[in-house]
Amino acid sequence: MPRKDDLMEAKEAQLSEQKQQPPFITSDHGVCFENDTDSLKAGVRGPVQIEDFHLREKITHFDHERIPERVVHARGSSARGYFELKESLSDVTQAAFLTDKSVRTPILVRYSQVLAGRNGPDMTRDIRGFAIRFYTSEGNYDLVGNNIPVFPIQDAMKFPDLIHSARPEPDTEMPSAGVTNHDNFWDFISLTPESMHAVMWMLSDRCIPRSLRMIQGFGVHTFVLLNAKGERSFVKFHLRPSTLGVHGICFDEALQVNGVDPDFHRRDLFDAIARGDFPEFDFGVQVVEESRENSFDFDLLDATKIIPEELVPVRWVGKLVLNKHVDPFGENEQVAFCPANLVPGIDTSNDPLLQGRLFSYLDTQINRFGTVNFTRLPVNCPVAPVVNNHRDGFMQGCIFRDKFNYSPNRGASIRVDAQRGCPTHPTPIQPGATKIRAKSEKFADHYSQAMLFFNSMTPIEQQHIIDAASFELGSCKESVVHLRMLDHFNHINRDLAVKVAAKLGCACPPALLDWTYSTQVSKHLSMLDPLGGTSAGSSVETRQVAVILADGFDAEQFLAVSQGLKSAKCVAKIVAPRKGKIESSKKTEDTAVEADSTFFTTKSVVFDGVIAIGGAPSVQTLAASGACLAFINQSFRHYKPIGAVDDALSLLLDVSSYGKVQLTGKESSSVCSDQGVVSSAHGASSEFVKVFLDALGMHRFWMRDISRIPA
Ligand code: HDD
Repeated sequence: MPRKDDLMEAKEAQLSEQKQQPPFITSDHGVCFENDTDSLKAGVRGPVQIEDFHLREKITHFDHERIPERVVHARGSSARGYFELKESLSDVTQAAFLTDKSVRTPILVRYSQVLAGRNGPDMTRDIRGFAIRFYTSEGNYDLVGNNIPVFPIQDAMKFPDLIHSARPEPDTEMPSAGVTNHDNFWDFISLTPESMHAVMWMLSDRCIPRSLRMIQGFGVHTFVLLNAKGERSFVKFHLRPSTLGVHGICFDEALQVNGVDPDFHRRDLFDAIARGDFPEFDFGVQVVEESRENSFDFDLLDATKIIPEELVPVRWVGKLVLNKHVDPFGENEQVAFCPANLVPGIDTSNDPLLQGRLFSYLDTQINRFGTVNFTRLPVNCPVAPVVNNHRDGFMQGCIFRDKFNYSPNRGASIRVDAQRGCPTHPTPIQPGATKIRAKSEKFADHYSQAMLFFNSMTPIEQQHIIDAASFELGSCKESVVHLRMLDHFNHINRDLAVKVAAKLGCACPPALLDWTYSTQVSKHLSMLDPLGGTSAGSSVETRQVAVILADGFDAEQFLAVSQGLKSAKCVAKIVAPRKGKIESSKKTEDTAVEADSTFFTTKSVVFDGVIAIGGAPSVQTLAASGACLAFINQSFRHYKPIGAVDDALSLLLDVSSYGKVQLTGKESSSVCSDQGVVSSAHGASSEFVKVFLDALGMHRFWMRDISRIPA
């Protein structure tokens, strides 16, 4: 019987071998050096000697430090952890890690953006990659998914075109920041109607996520499951944050985050793990029995379609926990995912997009690593033993002392194990099928699920899609691109087309008289729907709150606020006009606090909410600081919860007058909460903290009128 942590320990052992042994610097051949600062010269002012092999080795190694970055998904952040199965899937698969509840499977998750370069900014409007490697007892299983459940194309044949169109335009190499608001991308999209469903998702706030800890994950394709009896079913894989909900931010904020903290997502993931706030995701499957394969309006092999959860509910069967940092190069950069890394019990379907991927990933890894032996790197090494006759090649890490590198042979041949090998299902080939470059008829419906998605959004989410489309197309210069996209929007929703056309200053195509708009909705697609939206009821844990104050702040209020935030497991950061110790009104050493950042070094965009602490001298300083007022006004413009206590209410003048927010009166003893602005004229009572935390749990107050707020 395997122990729960056998695989975890095996993986840990593989990775820990790489640790540096302090304290002496040596050459790559283990020779110690007496000096690592000065090159070897002929006299102190003389020329450097070519014999200085330490210098040459050091510089040569540095010159070769880079490997080609991934052709897509170059920018990524990873974490390690484990997968735990809560409900066995033995009815549908024989995969050990999906049937044996007693085992913890080590995992590595790499989040990524499709388009940004390796050192690009985190906060572009883009699909996020969500790739998981499971180091199972039966070999590596890679689930290389995204944070949206559909892809913009149906056949791998179009992948290079899709990516070329999205990349910087080839004649100018602009825009180069991994963004899609340019003519070439929308030109290609407008000529590719199959992309319309994915486009709706890409224009939604899901593609400007608040945190990598707050996204969903999808395997996208339909895969095949095989159980021990050899029975086949179809499956789509799902992930969702266990407690934190799925959240996006507002677009104006996303633009600014890139300047203030280009590592916003990477830092958030790193810091959460460092604090012990380990990201957790539920793992689920939508299983379709073989007999239902052709029972849907769409084709299961079409990666531009979801299986609505109303038709096939998700079985939530396991949990992913991310509890370890990775080595940014050794693991994040060198992990080489491949959708063909499958284990017995999970197989591919005939999805033509997936079939192309099965070729592409191995090919790209050979290009990145320059050798087939990348599989020997610790991050790529399975915990299951590797035994085969693959030999030699660049950077072969193994020493083989055996006589035979072929089988069968005259000695003890290595053999196949029919019982434990990956079974192939004897799926009949379509009767009468001929070789053909075409798709099944159902692939031709490009609008039904785009409508389903748009219809399922709340009015705010629909408005955000309209705004995003207006921004993206508004940056395009070619009117033909506008017109083609408006025509597609017109087939999805009339209001969408009319409103985007108005923002673009174009004539909207005429209403379609012989076109049927679907009225279908799914309650599993919205983030904001209070009943069932993916952000509903999420926890405030790990949310970042800026507590703003200056010298002379009220120590009791600060204590109450910081304790309240701490007990809700929020992260409070002190933002003040300067760094260093900030004195409270009591002027005692134990009530002084250390500022985490200043209005100069940070901006409100990296926080989830803000609380202004009272205390006359402090508020006077803050009120005279334009940067502080801008901080508060920007929080309001970005729909975030704001709290203010006693005389700090005076910092909310713009918010109350231009934003028409009601604040508590001096005479009122109760806490006032209006549009997410929480005010108290009687100190930071427990009621104040509670109401603020409730507001924080709402994430954003999208109903605000921000049009007149100066910031
Ligand atoms: Fe891909 C990387 C996700 C279609 C070719 N892809 C890559 C990564 C993710 C995805 C998350 C980053 C892996 C990592 O972190 O290292 N890709 C997808 C999804 C797709 C998809 C969800 C459709 C459902 N991809 C797709 C197609 C092709 C590729 C159709 C080519 C035919 N993808 C690649 C690649 C990459 C890659 C060029 C670049 C780096 C790498 O593989 O390792 O091979």
